[in-house]
Amino acid sequence: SLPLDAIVHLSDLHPKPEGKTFGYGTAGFRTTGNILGSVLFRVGLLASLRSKKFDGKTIGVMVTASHNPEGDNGVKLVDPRGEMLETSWETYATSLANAATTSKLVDELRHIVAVAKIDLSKPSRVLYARDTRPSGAALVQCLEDGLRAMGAQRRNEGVTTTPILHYLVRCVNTKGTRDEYGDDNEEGYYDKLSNAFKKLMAKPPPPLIMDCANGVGAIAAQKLNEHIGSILQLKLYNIATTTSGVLNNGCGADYVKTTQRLPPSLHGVLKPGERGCSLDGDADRLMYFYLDEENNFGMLDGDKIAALVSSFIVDLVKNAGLDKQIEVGVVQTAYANGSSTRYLEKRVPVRCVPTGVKHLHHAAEHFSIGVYFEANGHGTVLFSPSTLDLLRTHEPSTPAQETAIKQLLALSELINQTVGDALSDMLLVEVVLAHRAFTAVEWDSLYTDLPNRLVKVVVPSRQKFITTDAERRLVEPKEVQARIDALVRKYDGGRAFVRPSGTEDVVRIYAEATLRPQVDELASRLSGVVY
Ligand code: NG1
Ligand code: ZN
Repeated sequence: SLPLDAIVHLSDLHPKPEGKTFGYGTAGFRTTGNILGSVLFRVGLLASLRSKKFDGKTIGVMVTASHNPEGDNGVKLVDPRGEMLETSWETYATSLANAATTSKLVDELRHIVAVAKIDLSKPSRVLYARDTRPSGAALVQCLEDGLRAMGAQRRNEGVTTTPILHYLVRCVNTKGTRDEYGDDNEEGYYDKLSNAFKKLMAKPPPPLIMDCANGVGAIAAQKLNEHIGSILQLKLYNIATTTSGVLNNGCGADYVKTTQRLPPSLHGVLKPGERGCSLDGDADRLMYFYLDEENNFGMLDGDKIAALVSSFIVDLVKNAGLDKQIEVGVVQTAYANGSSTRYLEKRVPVRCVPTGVKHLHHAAEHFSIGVYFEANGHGTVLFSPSTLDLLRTHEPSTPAQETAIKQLLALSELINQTVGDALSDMLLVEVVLAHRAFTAVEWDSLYTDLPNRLVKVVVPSRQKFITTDAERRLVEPKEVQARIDALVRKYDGGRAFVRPSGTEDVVRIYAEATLRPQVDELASRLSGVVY
């Protein structure tokens, strides 16, 4: 049965703030850091139950608010294979977080145990970490109280990146099996990435300027640098992880994507002809950029990464003589630039899914090699188990085929198979640029982005906006979709959609058209329509 004495005693130390409603959204719980104590405590309870459900397999908990402002924080659960929490449990998370009192919380726990058929006699193991946010340490203590209440075995990984936490969970749960993923410590992560990178790189490229968003990525990138420095030298900027107020502020992947500008801190640092990149606050998003010889800024987002990487993998599969057996596909969301979709559709099957990493991840699993990237720079490449088997056992008929197979296998080691990972993706981009002998300008010229605009509008009730067709159309309010259609028709190359955000209390409008001034006009007219 449930250890009620411990739960009641500890729950009373973490009362739910009155009048607040929490929701487990596409990125877990996310809000102002200082009101999350009760949520963390309850996530501790839930993670323990989830582990029991899997007969004591390790569940991950990451405390982060990613690219959000420094004052925000959040928490998400990671399933045994290092993937996002299964959707059906998101509902349990939300109902636990919103139980108004300790006694209602106990009722919810009993309900979950019954509905999810949890055997409470099973052990539970939870591995957790946080990013560098100032509210993180106290929130981890609340989480630990939840784990303690349930008698879970705890493993604290301290301050680390989101993708490393996912990596560790997968390693712990596959240890000693034929799917063993790597050593279950940070050193194992850096070794795995750097060994694969060394196999794939022939000669050192010029140093890479990296904006670490003043977040945990700065710590991880420093360690990575020690492993790969002989081949690729990372020049790290925005590494002030203990200075108050600077996290994601005027820097980082989200800044670059939303402003389409170079972070001011890199002015004069990035020289004409050089490439650089930005991580976000928990190092799971990556944006590249460059200055051309005329000092013009160019941005290389998740769509450009998907184009670069998928065409490279398609060529390797051909060179391996395996294009009949291995289907490479790409998964995007509606935010992918229309030019990228057109470019990709000529080369590979492309699927569009709703926003949220889990949707992309699951769709990518349907391909032999599934490439998925959100335009904002979150993404990875998944190799299916049967594809890995094929690559390991296939007898190549030529030395060229043998090389291509070795390179594909090395890529499967280099690329984080659990979740988008800025550091792993950065190494991947560097490998492809080196093999193609591409400069950033050449990479950027694969296709030309259509001018686009993303705006957010605060509306009285975003719940009224209901979408269909991978969020590209509104079912409700009906008249709004009719007016969007009428407006979009007036613009050459026009495309637009409206959807409620899953992480903020706003409605997002995305618009695209052939000409920049027209996009701005279209976007501002659409803002009038949704309100
Ligand atoms: P919402 O707030 O639902 O648009 C945002 C990003 C997503 C994803 C999630 C999770 C955009 C337009 N939306 O979702 O792509 O990254 O946050 O962090 O970038
Ligand atoms: Zn992130």
